[in-house]
Amino acid sequence: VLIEQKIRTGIRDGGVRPWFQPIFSGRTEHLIGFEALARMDCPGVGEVSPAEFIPVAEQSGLMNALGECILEQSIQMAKQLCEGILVGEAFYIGVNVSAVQLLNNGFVERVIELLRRHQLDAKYLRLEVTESVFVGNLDKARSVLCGLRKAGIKIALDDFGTGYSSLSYLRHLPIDVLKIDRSFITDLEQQDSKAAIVKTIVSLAALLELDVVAEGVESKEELTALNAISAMSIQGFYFSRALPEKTLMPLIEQNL
Ligand code: G
Ligand code: G
Ligand code: MN
Ligand code: NA
Repeated sequence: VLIEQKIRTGIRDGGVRPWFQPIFSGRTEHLIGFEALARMDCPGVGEVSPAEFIPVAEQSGLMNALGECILEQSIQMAKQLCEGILVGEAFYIGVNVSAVQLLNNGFVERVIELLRRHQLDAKYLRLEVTESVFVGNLDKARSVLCGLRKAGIKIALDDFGTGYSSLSYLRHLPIDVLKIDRSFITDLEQQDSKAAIVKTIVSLAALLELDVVAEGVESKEELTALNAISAMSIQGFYFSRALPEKTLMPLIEQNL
């Protein structure tokens, strides 16, 4: 109940906001985008982890409001970053969307309205969904994703490889990007089975013309092993954790 109250106030007064984790191109090490990750600052308690407050938001019916609050702030940030400086056509901000949010009536229209209100070109936005969205909701999920894609927004399948029937979803849904779950990345240079799985995902993505992001890259060795497999995008503590808004500009100026 305490956390629920904090979410409610945080959505109103700015206590809930996105931090941004940089994403780099693996071989050139250029900055190519960010993933927005929700953070909540609780006076007297400090930062509460989304692992703690997102489930509470889902259970208390606050997930739509929370998700929209993060989405709008991320769109505002993308607007500043993509227009303030010439970051290049391919630059993007990825935003997580939970199942409740995606399947809520009018979601596509609200995203389009936010883009319009902030005058952001849809190509700068990627929405990240997990397979859990599709379970039992395949038709609805498909029509929502098609609506987003039609508006020019790219869709990333998050935590890829951890679900039950990933492969059939790839055939039936408009997916643009696979984010390889970090369980396959950790120590892949020492574990042939992990490297084999990553290679397979990368070949599949190439055949289906999907982009690949490796998540949770924490070491130079992992990065080297991934670069040896293929050119792909890299996200993880090796390069950077999620960062607060005010630090992004200097980072961009250094890394383009
Ligand atoms: O940011 P980590 O650093 O701790 O995030 C923990 C979990 O919370 C991850 O699974 C992440 O996808 C999820 N998460 C973070 N921010 C958001 C958000 O804005 N919306 C949704 N739906 N999930 C988020
Ligand atoms: O579930 P999703 O992939 O959206 O969430 C990303 C989560 O992964 C966030 O909690 C983020 O803080 C975390 N993360 C990002 N990079 C790394 C990493 O290199 N190592 C670990 N352990 N977690 C990471
Ligand atoms: Mn994600
Ligand atoms: Na993930």
